[in-house]
Amino acid sequence: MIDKEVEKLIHLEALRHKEDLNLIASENYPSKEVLKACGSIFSTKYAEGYPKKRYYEGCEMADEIETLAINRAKELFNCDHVNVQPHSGTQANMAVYLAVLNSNDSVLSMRLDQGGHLSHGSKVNFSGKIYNFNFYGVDRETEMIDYDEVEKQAKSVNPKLIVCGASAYSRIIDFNRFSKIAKSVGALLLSDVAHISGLIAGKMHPNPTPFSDFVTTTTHKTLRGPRGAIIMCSEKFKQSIDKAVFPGIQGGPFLNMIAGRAIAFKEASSINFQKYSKNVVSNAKVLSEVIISNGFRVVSGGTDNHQFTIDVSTQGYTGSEVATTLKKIGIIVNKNGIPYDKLPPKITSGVRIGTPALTSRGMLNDEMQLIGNIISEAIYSRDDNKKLDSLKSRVKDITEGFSFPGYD
Ligand code: DSN
Repeated sequence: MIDKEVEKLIHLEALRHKEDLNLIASENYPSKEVLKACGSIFSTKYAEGYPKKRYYEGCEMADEIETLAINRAKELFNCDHVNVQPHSGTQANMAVYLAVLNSNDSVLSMRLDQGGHLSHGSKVNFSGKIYNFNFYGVDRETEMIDYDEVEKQAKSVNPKLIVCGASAYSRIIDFNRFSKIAKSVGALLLSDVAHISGLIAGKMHPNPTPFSDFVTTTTHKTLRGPRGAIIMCSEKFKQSIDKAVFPGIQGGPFLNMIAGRAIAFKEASSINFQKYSKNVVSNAKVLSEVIISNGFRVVSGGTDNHQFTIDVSTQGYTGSEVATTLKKIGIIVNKNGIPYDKLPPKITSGVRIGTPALTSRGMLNDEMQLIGNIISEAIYSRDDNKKLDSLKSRVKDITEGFSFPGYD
């Protein structure tokens, strides 16, 4: 590379990933093929519109690559129509809202501080400013979605749209029940499966498409593709969704990312990806069990998917302190609120842990056993620098044996 400054930063970022244990639940390592497509010549092309209906000339290959991505996604998730153009998960949700809501319409979604997402109606997000969001949460005791409560809320607020799906929820989501609740009040259902779409593709979580009017997902989390998102819907909403994405909220699609998405969809339909998804869930289970056996409380008592949240408040710590401590020894997590958290989002009582990235590096249950014990010991000895140094070298011993696709 001629630009040494950028080259150095790319190298250091790759090194950081190699030497750290990345347990951020929303991150992953796409394949080399996906990375190559994202940096390909398709990044130069303007192709506003949709295949065969473009506003630019020279879109023959663009049409083919977008059609390929659409068809692969349709097959993978078994749905009628897919829009593969959204630049992000928030934009995918924005397009759904634009397609079916008017400003001030009533929507019911999961509370952000109990596992929801900013774009599900947070007051600081466009969604909370434009639409009238009401919220459901989790049961205080079980810390799982209380579907009877959702139903009660739906009857009381009479929403035009119900949003299910979460950023920090470790249990199986019952899409069928959500669909019945939505139908009972005449609402549409949007399932935002950004976190779990890879597990759905890998057959480790039920598929929401038969039960939902709209399904949105980012493509870079458990699905292990490039950054960006897609929207799935039935034939009935095809036109309004496509119009909402372009020209509604976006201009030209990022065809390089769409090419990367096409590859990721093919990869995610393989038997190997099913094995990967199984390992992601099994790794999360083992990791949470080790941490629980070391005296910690995990929200809802465990996990059915790729992530879980440790409540560190029972030991008198905050999420922010623990995230900083773990960073010192090369374990990367994010502080995260727990349901009914008394602490603000910048401090929190929890840390969220996810296994998609480490599983992509090839780590299995044996590594999770080691990592669970290292995490626990680090939290207990957060003021003991000597101990933290020795834990850091144990982290290094683990990372040395495992690479990832973008590391050369
Ligand atoms: N902020 C992402 C996450 O970490 O879950 C979701 O957009």
